[in-house]
Amino acid sequence: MQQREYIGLEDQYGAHNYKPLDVVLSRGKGVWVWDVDGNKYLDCLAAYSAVNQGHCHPKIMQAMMTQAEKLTLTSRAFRNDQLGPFYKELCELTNSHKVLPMNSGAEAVETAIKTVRKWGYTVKGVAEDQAEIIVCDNNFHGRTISIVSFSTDDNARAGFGPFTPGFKCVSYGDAAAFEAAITENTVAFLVEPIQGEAGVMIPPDGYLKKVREICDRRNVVLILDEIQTGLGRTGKLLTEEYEGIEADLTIIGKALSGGFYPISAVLSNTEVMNVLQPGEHGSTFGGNPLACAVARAALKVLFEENLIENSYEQGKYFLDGLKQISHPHIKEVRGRGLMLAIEFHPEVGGARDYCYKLKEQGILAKDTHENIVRFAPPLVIKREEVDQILDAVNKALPVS
Ligand code: IF1
Repeated sequence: MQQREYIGLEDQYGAHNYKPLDVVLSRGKGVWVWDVDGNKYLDCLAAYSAVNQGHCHPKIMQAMMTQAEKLTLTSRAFRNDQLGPFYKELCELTNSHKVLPMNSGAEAVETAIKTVRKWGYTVKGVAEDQAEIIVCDNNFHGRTISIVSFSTDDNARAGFGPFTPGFKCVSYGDAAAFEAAITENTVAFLVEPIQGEAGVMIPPDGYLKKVREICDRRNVVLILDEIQTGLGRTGKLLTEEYEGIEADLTIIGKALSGGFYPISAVLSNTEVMNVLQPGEHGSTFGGNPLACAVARAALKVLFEENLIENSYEQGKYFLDGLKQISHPHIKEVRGRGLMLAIEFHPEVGGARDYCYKLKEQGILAKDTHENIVRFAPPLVIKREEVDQILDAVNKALPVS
């Protein structure tokens, strides 16, 4: 079939809840993907940071195939031989005490919301049904009704009401605004260490440190959504490390499976997670042996292949390269590790057209909010491949 026939099938039979770039991919390996016509592209999205280990990593694939021949799903009505070792390895890597495994990132965010509300009522003493969670403007935490209830992006929430109450929004990066919003009913602060969908928005240095101190002083649970920023994306295992803090609850997903299988998790210190009693939360696939085997291999690859250090080093080089580009259309370049973005002046906009120009040069990247292009290649990227991206970025800019 031709690309246009694949596109036709998607348009005819699929819901139109996405407007993807018109490239039909059929194969991936490392940082590279190929379309059905055999054209090769350097993937600068990595499935929104779910493929940090590179496409079709052989060791993760092997772990998946070995486990798939043995046992894929038992439900949590019974135990299995992958869950306990997965818990232990993940807790040791992240200095956590407890793990609650789920499937999608949004499910893990919902799990964290339920947990901190329960903590508020049973530990902090908040009045029944009065729990409040503070979030930030321009947040992205998933697409469920409760999560879009606190979105400030009309695209994400318009037309989906009525909405879940109990959320308050403050400006991102402003610790004083966060503290001012705390009331006796506040149970938690849910925040991304770097806002991905908003366009790689990096808060001022010290923001998370101040937030940590405020949460300690005001007995508020700090929840860091590291679904996109975690697992090496920003040059550390968890982005919180840049500020030398530890969240009370940390949410991870995406690259936890290296792109092979949906698995997410809420990591917690003992006090908060222990409020959940048997039968109060769960999911059919949560913590299944196939997911755990894949996640164990995906985590191992991050460390065995020094992908976190590579993310730090290549990301630094990538950002320096972007900063050396001077062009009247570019408003700002931002990045930490291999989570970077170019923001064009709003009046020139055109981030999507720019992505098509990059595609013509064999680079796949994604626009967000009309005037921002994000770059988040797999963490296995080599120096010469970063150079290839920088070269394409320069060539795709309009002649000024
Ligand atoms: C889509 C965005 C990125 C996330 C953070 C939770 C979730 C996500 C920080 C939910 C998921 C994905 C969702 C996907 C596109 C992508 C995305 F553009 F939507 F916002 F990455 F920036 N927290 N982000 O980034 O995890 O339930 O998807 O597993 O919905 O189009 P999920």
